[in-house]
Amino acid sequence: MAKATQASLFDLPPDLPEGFLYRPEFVSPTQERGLVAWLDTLPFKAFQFHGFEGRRQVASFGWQYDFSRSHLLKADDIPPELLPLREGAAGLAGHKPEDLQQVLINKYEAGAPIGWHRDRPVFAEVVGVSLLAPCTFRLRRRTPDGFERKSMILEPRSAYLLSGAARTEWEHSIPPVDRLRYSITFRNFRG
Ligand SMILES: O=C(O)CCC(=O)C(=O)O
Repeated sequence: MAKATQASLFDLPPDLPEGFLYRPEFVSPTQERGLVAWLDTLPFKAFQFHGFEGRRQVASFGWQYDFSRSHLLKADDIPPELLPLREGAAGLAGHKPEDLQQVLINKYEAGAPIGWHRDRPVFAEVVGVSLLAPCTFRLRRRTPDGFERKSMILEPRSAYLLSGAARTEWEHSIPPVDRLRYSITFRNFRG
């Protein structure tokens, strides 16, 4: 798979933030079916944030970020089911697969959103793979007058990369989804 720097000329629409790459059809329908069958067996837990319980459910591998204590915990090893996807994600980000040491899987049942945030500074780039329902991916950054905003649809089986300004200057969020969506997100650590 092409490195991010090579792919950006082709994949970055001019009106999206620098460092945001989008790849439709990143996984095949067969791969999606296999992944979803496996995801449906995972013991997801409601997302916890400083005593607040989100509607989104999560499962982590490799490392888990504990938001109540603001630190990283070791999690179960990244399972074999995710290794081919991690290889593709690494190609999109221009990293070696083993550099993507953290996996966070988000399960959004109908009505579940993710609020405005930037990922924790301990992480560098983020690659997200979308399965099942499409969603609107919103981006915003502060300007002297308020916020500059962008949004796009993440199609099922697509992938995105957050790097550069898209990762460090822009926040992102997803409004409530209409039906079940999974995202499998891979992160490397800031060096
Ligand atoms: O579901 C997504 O694609 C977004 C995930 C996300 O923003 C996160 O895990 O921090």
